[in-house]
Amino acid sequence: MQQEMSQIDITPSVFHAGDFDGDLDVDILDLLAFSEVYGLTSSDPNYDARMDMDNDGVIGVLDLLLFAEVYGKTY
Ligand SMILES: [Ca+2]
Ligand SMILES: [Ca+2]
Repeated sequence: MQQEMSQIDITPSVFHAGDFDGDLDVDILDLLAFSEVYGLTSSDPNYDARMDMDNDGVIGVLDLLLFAEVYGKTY
């Protein structure tokens, strides 16, 4: 019998919007992380879905605007 593992999500159960490095704030380090993937699409191996905040498959200016809205926030 073939056992098929359901896909297990290893990301933390709660992702705080904009806190890409997971240190519970949205600061310059998160912006740097964001800038590294800026412009990538879902077909790119370095694409990070967490940074595609509007889930349209492209990390672009709309995501930057969403990021800007939470910039400076602490969780
Ligand atoms: Ca952070
Ligand atoms: Ca997007």
